[in-house]
Amino acid sequence: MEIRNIAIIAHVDHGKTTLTDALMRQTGMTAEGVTMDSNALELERGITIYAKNTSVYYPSRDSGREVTKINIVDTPGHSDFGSEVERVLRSIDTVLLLVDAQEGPMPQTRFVLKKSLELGLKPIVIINKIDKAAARPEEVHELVLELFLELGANDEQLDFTTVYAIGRDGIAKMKLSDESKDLTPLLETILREVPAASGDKNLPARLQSFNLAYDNFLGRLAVCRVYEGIVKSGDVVYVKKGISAKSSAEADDRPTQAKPEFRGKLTKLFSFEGTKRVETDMAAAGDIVMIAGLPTIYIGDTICQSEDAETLPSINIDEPTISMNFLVNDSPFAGREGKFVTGRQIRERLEKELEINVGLKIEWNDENPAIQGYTVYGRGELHIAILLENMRREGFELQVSQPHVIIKENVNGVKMEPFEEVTVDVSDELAGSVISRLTERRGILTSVKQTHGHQRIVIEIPTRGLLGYRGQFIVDTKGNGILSSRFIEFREFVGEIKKTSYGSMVSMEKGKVLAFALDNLQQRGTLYVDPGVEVYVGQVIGNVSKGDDLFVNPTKGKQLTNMRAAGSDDSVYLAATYKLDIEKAMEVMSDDEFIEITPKSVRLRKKVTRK
Ligand SMILES: Nc1nc2c(ncn2[C@@H]2O[C@H](COP(=O)(O)OP(=O)(O)OP(=O)(O)O)[C@@H](O)[C@H]2O)c(=O)[nH]1
Ligand SMILES: [Mg+2]
Repeated sequence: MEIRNIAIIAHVDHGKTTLTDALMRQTGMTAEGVTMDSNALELERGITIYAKNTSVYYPSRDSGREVTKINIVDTPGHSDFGSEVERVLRSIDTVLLLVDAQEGPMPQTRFVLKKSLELGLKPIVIINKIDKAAARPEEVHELVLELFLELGANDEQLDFTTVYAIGRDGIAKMKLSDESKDLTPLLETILREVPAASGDKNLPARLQSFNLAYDNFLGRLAVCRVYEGIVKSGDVVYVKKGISAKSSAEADDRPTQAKPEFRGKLTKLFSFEGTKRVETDMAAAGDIVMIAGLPTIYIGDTICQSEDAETLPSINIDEPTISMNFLVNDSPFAGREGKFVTGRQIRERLEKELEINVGLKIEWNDENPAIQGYTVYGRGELHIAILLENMRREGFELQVSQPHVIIKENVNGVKMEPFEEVTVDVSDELAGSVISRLTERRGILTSVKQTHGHQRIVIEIPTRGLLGYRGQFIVDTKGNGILSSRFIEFREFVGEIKKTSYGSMVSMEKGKVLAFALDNLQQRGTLYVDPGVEVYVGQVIGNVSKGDDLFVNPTKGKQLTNMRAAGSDDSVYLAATYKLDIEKAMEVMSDDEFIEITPKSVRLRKKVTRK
């Protein structure tokens, strides 16, 4: 059977998963309502976090034509999960680049397209969501072409095929004026344009892993592309290390004949069908297969039948840009709500995470007792927040410090810091204030364009300046703006960044929060806690819009104040509290604070909880 290997790439929310789901549905692999976003956090947030494989068969067996297997990787669009995309691209033959017919190319569109073009892939472009009222598919097609040119696409890449789609309704067409009732035009384009996966089946098998997973019974699993030969379950294989370093700067991608790292037996092989994995006995060159039995396999490793086979070119991953310290919780409420609370338990959990979370790095600080806890490096706030969210759902309790950007020195000893490109879509009247906020934070305006009744502002800004800005942005635009960012490069450190500083409202009493007290406090700022919850001394219960920290007593009851004006009634009207979750807490916290994270609560507190 012929095989096609593709990945679907795009900016966040441009419809990758919806289209993948529709492809599975049309080919009869899944029933109505089944989605690739199967992880609990993905379902909750409506975004993809992990790159995932599926396979569909087309045309159907009863069509009389030869059936082709199409292996598809659905990738996440959020820039924090860019490493999920990078490692996939090496292992497929063509990308479907999705672009929203209204929004047009966005920051992550550029990132994933750039990576694809660099690898020599020839994309198929899908202008998606053409049903949207403000869709402008022809214009967006032009913009995509410009982006290809700007990124230095070669002639062959520039000659891309464009498909127009309404992924949600499972419809694709080659021309906007075409009638179409399903995705057949897209499936036919894939068969026609994507090269059939090749590889010499007679050579000793050589595979490379590009994605990892974990199974409680089988242990670590690796998703691999088979480049040569045939592997069977039960085969004894050698594993050669691909990436010695976890960053592209340190990685060396030249093939070597290095000695195998270890030998192991493939206990099971799986192929994909819809959202399921199905056990199989063998996989041949060109195919994508999931393997079990190699406990220390990692991304980019070469798996080979012959002991002296060459390694495949390694897979490079961009470096982390921010860090946070993970510590044992020592708040006055420590140990009340968590099941796993000790330093050893947290460390073991993080060690497990490192096995499969490629963009992540950790320093245990064993030799550095002055640093409290473990330093966890990630690709962005969301990347680390998702890890923390998973941990808390598993029963962990811990506290974490404020996110810091990674500052490093270049070869000449010059201090360097990460920079991001921020793209903002806002209405005309808000553009000015957004620009001034971002330039205050050392952003440099690179362009402002009028698009479909909005201003599209592009600014390059140190990651440091962007930290903590998203919350502000939502307030400034009343939730009506779109902001996305992506890491561009390390640049020279720009010096101090002044941010509008909020003070924290800090409880100086322990006890139950009373509505009466909050009624008074809400005049001073925004509250994080509801009446009835217990707080401790040093807990941050809200913020004050102006100035310094404010020490307050949220437990103060009415009986202590008898000076109420005659005629005032007793009911208390409280504004909605700003409920902290991990990401919101990261946005609002300051350097002298910790976030306390337990299965039940997310609290913000001063590092020193007693004055
Ligand atoms: N109008 C319209 N909306 C669509 C279409 N396809 C998807 N959507 C909506 O777009 C939103 C995002 O869709 P997803 O498929 O989750 O997007 P994604 O690209 O997988 O997002 P990430 O994986 O998080 O990057 C959802 O609310 C979909 O219902 C479409 O063809 N038309
Ligand atoms: Mg998705």
